[in-house]
Amino acid sequence: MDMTSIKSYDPVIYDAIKHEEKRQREGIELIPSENYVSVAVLEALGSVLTNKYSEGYPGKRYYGGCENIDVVESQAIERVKQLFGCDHANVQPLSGAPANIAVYFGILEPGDTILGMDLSHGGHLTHGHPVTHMAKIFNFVRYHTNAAGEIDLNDLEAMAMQHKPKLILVGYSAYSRDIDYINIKKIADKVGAMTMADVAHIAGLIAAGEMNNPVPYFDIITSTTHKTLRGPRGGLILCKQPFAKKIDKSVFPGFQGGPHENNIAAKAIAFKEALEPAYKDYARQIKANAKIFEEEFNKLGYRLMFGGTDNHLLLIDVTTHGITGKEAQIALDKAGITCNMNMIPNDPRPPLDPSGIRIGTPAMTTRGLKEPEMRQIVAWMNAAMKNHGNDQKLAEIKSEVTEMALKFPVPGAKA
Ligand code: DSN
Repeated sequence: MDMTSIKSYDPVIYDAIKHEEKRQREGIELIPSENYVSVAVLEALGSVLTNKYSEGYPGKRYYGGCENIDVVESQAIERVKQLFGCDHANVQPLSGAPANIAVYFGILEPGDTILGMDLSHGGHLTHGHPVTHMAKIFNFVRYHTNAAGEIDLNDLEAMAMQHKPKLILVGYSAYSRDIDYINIKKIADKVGAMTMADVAHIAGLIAAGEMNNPVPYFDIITSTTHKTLRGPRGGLILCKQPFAKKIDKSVFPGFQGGPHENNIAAKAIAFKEALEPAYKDYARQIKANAKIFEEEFNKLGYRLMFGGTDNHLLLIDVTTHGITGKEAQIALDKAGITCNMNMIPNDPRPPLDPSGIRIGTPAMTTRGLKEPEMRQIVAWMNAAMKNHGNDQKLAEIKSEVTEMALKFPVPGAKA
């Protein structure tokens, strides 16, 4: 058996990878939580660091042979601290959900109240949705956006006064506006609550100075590393010094075992990339491209939730055009454009066939698309949604989509 390459050893997995490379190269990726990592990040992920156990933290491990691992993890920590200007960083969380769970257990007791945003208004499952295990352990109370699509701070304050949460939680997965950390911190102080921002979606925009940074105001920040931050799949926690010990103990040994050091090396590389001046241009272009989406969908009469976008994403009610979110997602898939169906605030439709779609620009901006291509994508999307039952028309759109997509390579995806 030749185990030196996937191709010779495991053709099933090899073919699946090749087909996925082709899908990525030929398609337009608009899922706002996805991105394309650099070849350097891919290289670190596929390195021998995956062989090593290193429970503990740099300089304090439970295993021998960790001298190289310590270099890797220390670099990741120092770089992410520099990127966000924070006191303390833990780069071991395996992803965003484990990072959030580690924070809840690190600073709260079972039964404590957490005030977080409702999923259908742009929040996240791990912010207390009833289907999650965490909702059985902590008492989540959920706030909503108002009719104008804003987080009403008077409403938030009234809820905080009524429920006296131990933790106020901000940071969203489908919300397209910036967050007023300063005034939310003031509300938290009035009721003696701690503050946590889950910036998974917008971490890259914050790092580049394109969105408000919660670090100076909030106690704890969590994030994934694979969205706008453009690193490997993974998570991180940043916090103020007084929380550092509790957070580290909660991640390990409280919740996780051995850290995935190949992944942490890839995070370190992504943080280095995000510290480069070119990354600031990238973040600016993400927002500029999203504004084109806003402009073009507005012209076409679609209903944009929250009134538009200040970040990388848009949540669009497509029922105005006689189509459901699920129908739109399927039609767009057939046209080579990937996005996800999504609930809109107060959605009368069910989660598996909601009223909206969620689209974003981080991935295609990485591939170098700018304003003219964004306008063209909206034209294709509109045509696909209008012709959602017409497979021949969708196939025609797909061939145009593929022709354009192939002009903008995916890092590391070979022909
Ligand atoms: N699943 C991610 C997203 O798509 O936003 C959030 O965890």
